Amino acid sequence: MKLSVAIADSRALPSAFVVWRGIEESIQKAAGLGYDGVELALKQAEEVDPDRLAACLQRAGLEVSCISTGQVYAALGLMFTDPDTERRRRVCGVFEALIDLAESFGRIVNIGRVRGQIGDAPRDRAEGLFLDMARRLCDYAGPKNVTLVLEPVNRYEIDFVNSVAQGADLLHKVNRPNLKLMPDVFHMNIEDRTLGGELARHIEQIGYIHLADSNRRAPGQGHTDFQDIFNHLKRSGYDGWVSVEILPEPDPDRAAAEAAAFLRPMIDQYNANKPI
Ligand code: LER
Ligand code: MN
Repeated sequence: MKLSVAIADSRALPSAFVVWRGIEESIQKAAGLGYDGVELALKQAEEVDPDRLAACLQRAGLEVSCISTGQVYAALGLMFTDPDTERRRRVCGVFEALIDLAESFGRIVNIGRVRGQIGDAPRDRAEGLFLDMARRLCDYAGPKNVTLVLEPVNRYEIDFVNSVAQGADLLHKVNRPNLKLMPDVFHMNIEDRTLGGELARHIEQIGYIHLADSNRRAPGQGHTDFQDIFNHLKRSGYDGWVSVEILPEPDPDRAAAEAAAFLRPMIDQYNANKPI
């Protein structure tokens, strides 16, 4: 298991859901705190210079864990279920460029709120548009060895795919081997019956995990039982990334440090095959 932290470019919207902004400085800071990687929250591939990014990662000894796409929805207003053909073409183009970038950086691209809202549209129509876009992008990403990960998000942020079980059902409908789930334990705390139990139940479909405590602060600052989560993941054989996506409170440096101080020893034990 490897530990990552969510970061964005310094020009990202204030609402971008990351711990640090400024890609190169964030990579250095993450390395200093013992993270193994960074999750890049991008709205389009042009935000990064691949050569500079590769050099910076190499200096720091870090990897990109995933490219996340919340800003494609929040900043560009694009979504898979948009009834407008031209806007769907745009989101498809933005995603293809992010998949191209992920071929060299992380090989995982997330689908969060950009999957879209259902709103007042007939549910079948929205789901059909999602299935069409997801299959098209999976087929584009497959030959590049890139996996897409669908993130169930709580009902107060989106009205389509809230629980991990709903995500698992939709994955079956998409029916592509390179579409997996990205559970976020903050959203699961609102939507799912259990945390560890549901993760274990859907382990075959899980490709990536977001960690935050019950109050969306650093793990250890709320009442989520991370020991139980790690025990379930360990018994299920999970060996992928866990990424810290938390509120930058009380400030970004403290939040990232608190998360690393809490999680690093647990993950080291997890990887050493000792009981947690
Ligand atoms: C994105 O990973 C996420 O968890 C969303 O809640 C951001 O708004
Ligand atoms: Mn998340």
